[in-house]
Amino acid sequence: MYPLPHQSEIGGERFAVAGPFQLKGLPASEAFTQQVLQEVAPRGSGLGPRLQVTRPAKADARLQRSEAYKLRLTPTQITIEAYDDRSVFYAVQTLRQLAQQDASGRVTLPTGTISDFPDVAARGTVEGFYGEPWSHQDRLEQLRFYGKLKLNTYIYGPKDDPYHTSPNWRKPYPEAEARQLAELVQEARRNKVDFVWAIHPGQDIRWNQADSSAILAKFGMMYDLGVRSFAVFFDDISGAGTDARMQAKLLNFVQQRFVRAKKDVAPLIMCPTEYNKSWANKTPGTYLDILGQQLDPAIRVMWTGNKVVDDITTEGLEWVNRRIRRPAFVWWNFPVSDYVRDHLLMGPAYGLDPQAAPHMSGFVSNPMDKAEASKPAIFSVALYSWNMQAYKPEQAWEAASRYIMPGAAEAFQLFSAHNSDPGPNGHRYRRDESAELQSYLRTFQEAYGKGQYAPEAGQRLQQEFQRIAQAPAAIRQHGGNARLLEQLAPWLRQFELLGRAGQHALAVAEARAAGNPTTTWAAYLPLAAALDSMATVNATLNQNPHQPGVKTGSLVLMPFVEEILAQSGAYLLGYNPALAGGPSPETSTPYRQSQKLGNQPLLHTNQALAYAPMLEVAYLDSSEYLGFKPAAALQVTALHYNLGGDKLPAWAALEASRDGNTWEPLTPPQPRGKGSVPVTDPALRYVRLRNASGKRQNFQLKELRLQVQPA
Ligand code: 14T
Repeated sequence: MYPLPHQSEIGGERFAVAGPFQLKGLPASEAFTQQVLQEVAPRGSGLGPRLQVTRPAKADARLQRSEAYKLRLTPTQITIEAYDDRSVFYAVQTLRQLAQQDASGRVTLPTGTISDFPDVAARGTVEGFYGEPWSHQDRLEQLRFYGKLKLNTYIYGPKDDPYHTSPNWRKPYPEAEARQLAELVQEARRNKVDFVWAIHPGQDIRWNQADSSAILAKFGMMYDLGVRSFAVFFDDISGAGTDARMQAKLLNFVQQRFVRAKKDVAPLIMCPTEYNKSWANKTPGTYLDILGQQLDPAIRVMWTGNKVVDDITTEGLEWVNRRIRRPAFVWWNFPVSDYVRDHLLMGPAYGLDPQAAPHMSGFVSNPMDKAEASKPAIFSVALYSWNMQAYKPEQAWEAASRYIMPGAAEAFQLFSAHNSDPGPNGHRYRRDESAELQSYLRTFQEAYGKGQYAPEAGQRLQQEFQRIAQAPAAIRQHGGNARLLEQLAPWLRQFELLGRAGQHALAVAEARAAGNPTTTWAAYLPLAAALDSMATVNATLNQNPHQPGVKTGSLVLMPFVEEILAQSGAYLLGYNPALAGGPSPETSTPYRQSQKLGNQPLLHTNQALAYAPMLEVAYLDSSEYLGFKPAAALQVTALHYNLGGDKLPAWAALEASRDGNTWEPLTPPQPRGKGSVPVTDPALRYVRLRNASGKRQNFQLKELRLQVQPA
C-alpha cells in the first residue's frame, strides 16, 4: 500500500468480491469516488458486498481531522469511518490497492482494519521551475497520479507562464489557455487535489490601489474558472517589490477582501523573497520577522530550507517558524533540474527529517520540467508526507520504480541509480550516485594503479556495464508510458553508449594489465568510438542555452571510463603529458572581475562564447566587469547582449581592448536592452561589459554572447 497506512491489521484470509457494491452513506455528489470504487471489482451476477460510510467514533482522536479514515473489511460488510469526503476517497484508494485479481479474473480483498490519517496537511507539488512548463496532458496525468497516492495539493506557478509573472500577470488568460486551466481544476477536484493558482507579481508591482485591484481582478477571473486556492509568490525579484511591510499589507488585503469575502476559498499561500535561511537577513526585526508579525495568521508561508536546494531538518524549520510565527509550508527544491539542465535527478529522495511533521503546514516538491520523469520523486514525497516515520528513502525509490514502470522496473531502477547526482552546481547540492558500485570500483582502481587487473571486481563491473548497455532497450520495449520514454530519450541513448564504453574500457584495462598491446588496441578503438558518440550526443541533443547537453553517470562511471581512456591513450599513442612540454594550445577564457558572477559558467561552441543565462537577478559593483578573452585562433565578429529592460542602461559600458589595458567603447547601433554590436578590428582580443557608474547595478543576465569564427 502506498503510502503506508499508520495502522493496519490485515488478516491472512481473503474473500472474493464481485460488484456492484451496495452503498450506504456515500453522498451522491461523490460520483468519482463511486466510480473508482465500482472499478475495484467487476460486476457479478447478484448484489455485491455491502459498503457503509459512517462518521468516525468520537473516541478516536486521530480520526478527527480532514482526510482521516478507518476501513474495516469483513466478508459480509465493509465500513468506512470518514471525517470528510476526502476521507472516503482515500479509504477507497486504499481499498483499490488492497484488491487483487487472480488468473481467473476473480477479485479478492483481505479481512482486517486500517486506521489512517496524513502527517502533513498539504502534500504535493509546486510547478515552480524555470523552463518549459508542463504540458496540459502532463498535468492531467499528474493530478490522477496524485489522487491515487493521496497527494492533495498542486500549486500552479511555472516561471515561464507569462500570465503568472511580470509584466503580464495583470492580464486575463487567452481563451484556449483559460479553458485548459478550467479543465485542470475539474480533474483536480475529481482527484481531491487542491488546484492552487499562484501569481508572481513582485518584479514590477507598484504598491498602489491599482495593482491591489489588479490582483483581485486576476484572482476573480481564476475563481470564475473554478480555482478555489491561491498563492502569491515574491521569490526571485529585486527592487521595490521585496518590501516585507508592503507584501504583508497586500496579502492581508487579499485575504480579507477576496478569500474571506468569497467564503469558499482556502487561506492564501505566499512565497517570501527571503525563502531560505542562507538568503535571510538574520538581524532581528527584519524581513521574516515583519512577515511573522504583520501577516494574517491564516496565511501560509513557504520555505525551501537552509539553502535554495537543501535537506529538510527540524532545526531548520524551528529557526524559521520562530520568525514567521507559524509552521512553514515547505517548498522542497527536489527533483527540480532547472539549474542543471543536462542532468536528470532520478535517485532516491533522501535528506528528509522523519520528525519534522509538527513543524510544517505543507510539503510540496518542485519537480523537473519532465513531468513523467519526476514521478519517482513525487511518489516518495507522497510516502514521506503521509507517514514520515515509516518513510525509508531506498525502499520508497524501489517501490516507485515498480509502480511507475512495472514492465521494466529493474532496468528503470538501474538507470535511475546512475542518473541521480546533479553535478557541480551553484547551489552546491549533490546526491549519491552509483552507490552500490563504489567499493568494486575502488578495489579495481587500486589494483589497476599497480598494473594489475582485479578479476572479481572486474567481473562485477563488466556485469554492471553490460546491464547498463541493455537497460535502455528493455525500458523502450517494456517500459510502456510513451511520454516518459520521450522525456528520457536523450539520456537513454547516452546511457546505452556509456554501457558499451564501460565494457570496452574494462577490456582495455584487462589487456593492458596482461601487457598485450595488440588486444589493448583492439579494445581501445571501440572505446574511443563510443566516447566520441557520447560527445556527439552531448553536442546535439538537449541544446538549451543554460546547460546544454546530456550527462549520465557523471559522478562515478564517466570519470572511471574517461580515466581508462586517458591512461591507455597515453600508453598506446606514446603521449605523455608530463613529457610533452611546451604550452598547451590556448583556450578561450572568461575575463571578469565580479563578486556575483565570478563562477558563472562560460559555454563554448563553434560559433560563440556565451555566459549561461541567469535565473536570478545579477549585479556588478562599481567598475566590476564581465567579459571574454577568446583564444588567439578565433576571430571575434560581434557581441550580443540582453540585460532585460527596454534600453541599454546608462551604466553599462560595452568595451573592447587589444591588450587588456586600454579600452575603447563598443557603441551599439541602437541603445536597446537587447541587441548586438559588431567587433570589426581583428586586433581586439578582449571584450567586456563594465559597470561605469559609481554604485552597484542590478540587471538580468539574459544574454552575453561573443560571436566568433576561426581566424
Ligand atoms: F520560490 C522559491 F522557493 C524558489 O525556490 N524559487 C526558484 C525556483 O523557481 C527554482 O526552480 C529553484 C531551483 O532553481 O530555485 C529558485 O530560483 C532560483 C534560486 C537561485 F538561487 C533561481 C536562481 C538562483 F540562483
